[in-house]
Amino acid sequence: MATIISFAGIIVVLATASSTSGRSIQSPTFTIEASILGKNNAATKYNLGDKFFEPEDMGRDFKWVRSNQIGYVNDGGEEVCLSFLRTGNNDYIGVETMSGSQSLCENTPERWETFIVNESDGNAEEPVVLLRDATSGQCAYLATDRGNSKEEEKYYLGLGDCEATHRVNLVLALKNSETPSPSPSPSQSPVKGSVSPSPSPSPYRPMHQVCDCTEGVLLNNRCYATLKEAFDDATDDATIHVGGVVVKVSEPIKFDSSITLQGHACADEGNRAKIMATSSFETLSGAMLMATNPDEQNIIFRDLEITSESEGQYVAAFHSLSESDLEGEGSNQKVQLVCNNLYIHDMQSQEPGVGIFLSGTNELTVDDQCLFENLLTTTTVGDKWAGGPAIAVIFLPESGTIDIDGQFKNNRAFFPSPSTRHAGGGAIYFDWMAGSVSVTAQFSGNQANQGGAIQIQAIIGDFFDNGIYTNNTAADEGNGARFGALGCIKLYSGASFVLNGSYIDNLSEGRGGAVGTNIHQSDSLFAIQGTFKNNRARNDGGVWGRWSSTTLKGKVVIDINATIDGNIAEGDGNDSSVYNTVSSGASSDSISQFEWEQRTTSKVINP
Ligand SMILES: *[C@@H]1O[C@H](CO)[C@@H](O)[C@H](O)[C@H]1NC(C)=O
Ligand SMILES: *[C@@H]1O[C@H](CO)[C@@H](O)[C@H](O)[C@H]1NC(C)=O
Ligand SMILES: *[C@@H]1O[C@H](CO)[C@@H](O)[C@H](O)[C@H]1NC(C)=O
Ligand SMILES: *[C@@H]1O[C@H](CO)[C@@H](O)[C@H](O)[C@H]1NC(C)=O
Ligand SMILES: *[C@@H]1O[C@H](CO)[C@@H](O)[C@H](O)[C@H]1NC(C)=O
Ligand SMILES: CC(=O)N[C@H]1CO[C@H](CO)[C@@H](O)[C@@H]1O
Repeated sequence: MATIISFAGIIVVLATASSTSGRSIQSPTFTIEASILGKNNAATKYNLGDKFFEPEDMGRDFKWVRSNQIGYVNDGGEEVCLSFLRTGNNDYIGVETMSGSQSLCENTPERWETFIVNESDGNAEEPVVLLRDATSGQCAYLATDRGNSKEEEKYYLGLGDCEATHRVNLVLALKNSETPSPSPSPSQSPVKGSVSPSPSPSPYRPMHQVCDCTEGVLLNNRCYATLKEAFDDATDDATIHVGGVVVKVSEPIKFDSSITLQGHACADEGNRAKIMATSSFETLSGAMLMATNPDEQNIIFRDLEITSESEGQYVAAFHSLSESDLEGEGSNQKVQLVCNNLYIHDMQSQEPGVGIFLSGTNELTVDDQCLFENLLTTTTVGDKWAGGPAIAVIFLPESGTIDIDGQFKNNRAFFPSPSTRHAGGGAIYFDWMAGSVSVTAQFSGNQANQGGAIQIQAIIGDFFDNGIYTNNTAADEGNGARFGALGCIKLYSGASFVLNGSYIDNLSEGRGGAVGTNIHQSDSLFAIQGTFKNNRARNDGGVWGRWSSTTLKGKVVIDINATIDGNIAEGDGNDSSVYNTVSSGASSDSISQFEWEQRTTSKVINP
């Protein structure tokens, strides 16, 4: 037996899907095959059908059933499961006993789980997944019936130690989605009442195992009753799967592991799974998901929709620690967050970052499939300035990076009297940006008192803007307004703030129709080089409005190649329809659209 086994690998092949690029959704349907390498290194393929392997037998479709059993529906419409069987001297894993009966799923404990080891099978560069029996803790491996040396040897799946020589290579690829998987038998009584029959599969979308979980939550091949329990059990690098039903969250889920939260749309339309805060869940400062590791924590949110059940309820989606946590060390947290195809919408909070709040971040990536919509940060109480209902980041260290793509629509920050009336950042609020920030997202219909789309408190590193800003508003809430699309209060020495995007139809009910700044330190750069059209300031600075009690130091470039057209400064009869910069009590300087159109060279201040 031993010599044969050392050459053997059992490969569970989930037949390849038509598309396997990037983020894929795993299919629960697969065929199980064993490839045995002979002495000449030629592989013979066997199929794990029933009790033994029959060479060249075509693959049968298996799938995960009842959360962590492997089985299929037989010709009689019964669900049968892969189980550990015993006849005479032979122990084996199969679905058909020696006597020819099949082991129904009810008779089998919930037993199979997989775990991945980073060893390849020698041929493919695929990770190896061991199939482990939860009951015995042992792993499936290939055994042989060598009792009768005259007869041809037969192989079967046995149980043994979870060692590399016993490894079962489960290559988790996608099943061809064109082949409909067999529908589950309705006659089976559910085990432990924990799993519902799977919804009828879409012929075009491979389904994930989570689609069979009643509460739509799966971790390590186990269904969970709540998302919180799954997070409580998840260790570093775990992937929690959600999908099939709306996953409800009724209290904050605090977690300190590095986790991927992966959604699956199952039979529903769309390409995301939905997570919803129940209407009873209200928290003025907390969130549905809270990353609490004081040190590094890497998190991925993928293919998810997050919202709350009731209009007007106060709850946020994701928070890291806040600056005041850990006795003021909260900002030393190093959260790395990657958002792929994330849709957060229709939620409100008194705090910044109703969608995403990060105090300390090493990396934030928001991809082009993300959408943040109808998020609101509002309160009438306290000394509140930070808006950023979609995203708020307090601290980005020098080594950190932020990449924001996607769309931000109709978000708002609003702090009416007796609060400050100066909500900053209709969609995004950035505080201390020492690292590198790149924005390529689209912003429309966002509103705040300062920074209709984005408010930045301080740039210390590089901020490169390639965003598209339309119809954002800096609204006067009783005490002035500034920066229709975006603005920055302080450019530190060494800072670079480059506006290379499109800024169209934005409005400031005070100064800076599109953009604005206050303090520019020496050795900073501020550049206007994108497309600026039809922005309007009720006061001054149709495109750019600057006011400060300090002198303008640092370089400012209004690039001659910028498109600057149709901007309006109502407060001074269009004298500053391109820009106005005021150093209070000392000097002021402005350019109108008319003057700009006469120019043939860039306008450079402090060259
Ligand atoms: C498995 O992964 C660990 C951690 O990444 C690594 O240190 C180790 O060398 C890997 N082993 C193999 C055989 O690749
Ligand atoms: C502009 O944004 C406002 C919200 O601030 C919205 O009501 C309006 O429909 C938007 N207009 C266009 C043309 O997008
Ligand atoms: C600046 O914007 C232009 C026009 O959209 C684009 O072609 C160019 O690549 C941008 N520059 C950078 C460095 O992204
Ligand atoms: C403006 O564009 C022209 C042509 O593309 C280029 O030669 C020139 O260097 C650009 N000027 C500036 C200031 O970037
Ligand atoms: C400012 O410019 C706009 C757009 O060209 C024009 O409609 C408006 O009448 C101008 N206002 C003044 C006071 O000239
Ligand atoms: C929401 C809003 O008032 N948007 C305005 C932005 O500015 C353009 C140009 O002045 C207006 O047409 C929009 O109505």
